[in-house]
Parts: sequence; C-alpha cells; structure tokens
Amino acid sequence: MTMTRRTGLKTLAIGATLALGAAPALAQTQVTFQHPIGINSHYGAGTTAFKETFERLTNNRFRVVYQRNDNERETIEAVQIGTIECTITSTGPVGNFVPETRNLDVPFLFRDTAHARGLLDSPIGQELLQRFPARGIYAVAWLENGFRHMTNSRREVNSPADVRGLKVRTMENPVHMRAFQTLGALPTPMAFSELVPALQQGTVDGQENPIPVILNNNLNQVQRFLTLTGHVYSPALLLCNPAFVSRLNAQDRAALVQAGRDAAAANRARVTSDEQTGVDELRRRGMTVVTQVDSAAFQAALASGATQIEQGLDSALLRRIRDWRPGS
Ligand code: EAX
Repeated sequence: MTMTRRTGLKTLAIGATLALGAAPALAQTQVTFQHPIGINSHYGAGTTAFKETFERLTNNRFRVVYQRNDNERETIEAVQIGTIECTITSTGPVGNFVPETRNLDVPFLFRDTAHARGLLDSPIGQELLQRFPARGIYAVAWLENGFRHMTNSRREVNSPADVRGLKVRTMENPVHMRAFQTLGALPTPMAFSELVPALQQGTVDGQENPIPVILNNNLNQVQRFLTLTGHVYSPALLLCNPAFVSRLNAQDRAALVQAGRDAAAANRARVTSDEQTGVDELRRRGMTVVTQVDSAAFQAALASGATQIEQGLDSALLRRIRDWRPGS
C-alpha cells in the first residue's frame, strides 16, 4: 500500500504490489469520517450505511474511513478547516456555528418522534440546512440522537423538585443550560469526551442523553438512576467539508446526497430499536429506572422559565415548529 498526499485528501493506490501484468492500480480517495460513541451505535449505523452507498455509487473511487472522536465541537471545526471530510454530531455545540439551530433545542418543543422527524424532513428543516454554507459547512442531512433523559448517581428523580440542586452536565448549549437552571439544577457544560471522567470523579452528579448514547457508551457503569424525562429532542447532523463537496463531479455529488439519505434511514432505525430494547437492557445492567414520570410537571416547571430559556431565539420559527403537522 503506498500513500501519496494531495490537497489534504489522501489518495490510496491499492494493489500496488500486484506488479506482474496486474490491472493498473485503482486510485481511491479517502473520506475521513469522525463522530462520537463508536461504530456500534446509532451514529455508526449512519456511517456504515453512508460508506456502503457512497463507495458503491462511486465505484469504489472513494473509501470512507471512520475514526472515533468524542469531542463534537472539535469534529465540526475539523470539517470547517478540512482536516476531515465529514462528521455526525448532535446539535449540542452546533448552535455555536449556526445559531439558528438552537431553536430546535427548546425542551418539549416536539410532541413525539414523528413530529420531530417529519419537521426536519419538511421545508422548515431543509431551510435550516441551507444556513450552514455561509458558515463554511455543508449540511448533508438531518440524523437523530433521540429524546434525552436524565441520569444521576444521587437519587431517584420523579419530579422537577428532585432535580433541584443536582450538578448536571449539559452539552455546550446555552438553551439547555438555561432549562436546567430553570429547574434549579447546577448545569455544567462540557464536551462529551469529558463526561465519563467528570461523573467518575463526582465533578457532576448527573447528565442527560438519549437511550442510544446511555446504552452504547455504558453510562450505567457511572450512573445509578435513569428517569425517562424525554425533556428535549436531540437532532443530529451529517456535515461535510464544502471544498470536499465542491470537488465532487455531478455523479459523485448525487451519490453523496443518496448516501446521506441512507445514513439518516439507518440511524433512525437504530435509534428506534435501541429505544425499544434499551430501557430493559439498562435495568438488566443494574440501573434503577423511573418510567412513570410526571411529564406535565416538568413541562409546567420549564414553561415558567420559557422567556429566559427562549431568549434570543426566533419566536416565529418556534411557532411554526410547534404548529407543524404532517402534510401542513
Ligand atoms: O451526540 O454530548 C452529548 O451529550 C451528545 O448527546 C453526544 O455527544 C452524542
């Protein structure tokens, strides 16, 4: 295997050792894909589907290589400067790059998964994707992280009152931080890469994430209590470096778009299956799970702080999202 380097993209000559009468070596361009949580996860299902489709539709002129990176802000910056080609990230830190996406991070904004997925696939969701190029990022597709739930190692959380005083790790997301402040918690923003050590050392008592993340990252090993708050929907995005995309010919660009669609479908299917089986699995791993949650109380507690939580957001867009119905 020989390596040559050209404009940051790696071109690989495969079969260079096959000297005698061999067909000329197939030049392959490497597409470096980074995201957290590993390949055996809801994000990994997206990456695997993307790889399969993109390599097939480009006749293996490209090779998608996955690398784990649990710091989403870092992977977005790497996509912007072109040290990697693509990433899958939650909207957690994305608002720091494309502030319009923060509108999606409001607690209890989406009624259910169908509302969230439908809205993101609708013109409203697609319009938001068009806000990325101006910030040096090509947004390929909406993927999914899932509805977020609370875990902690101090006590069972059954109502908003139980959250008061808990040190809770949040994503680097001011909307989420304001929401937990409203509940009387002490929010600490940090990258996912710092979460497990912070929980082990007791820097924070708890955190909140969708079942696929808690499951696939074995957070049951550092957290005792899980409460199915479902307090906010967590979208994810497949983002690529604009220069990489602009170098693609029309056929390869179409392959990228199709690979994005297949990635979204595989990712969502994995979230659905993790959510169906994950709670029992986490209970089996020893977590104490609170399923009967007073969701109305959480919604009321957060509604009392709505002005503060939604400050600086687009109230007209929030109304459109809340009012969205399939076919509307
Ligand atoms: O995107 O930071 C988080 O809690 C995210 O949910 C995680 O990185 C997966």
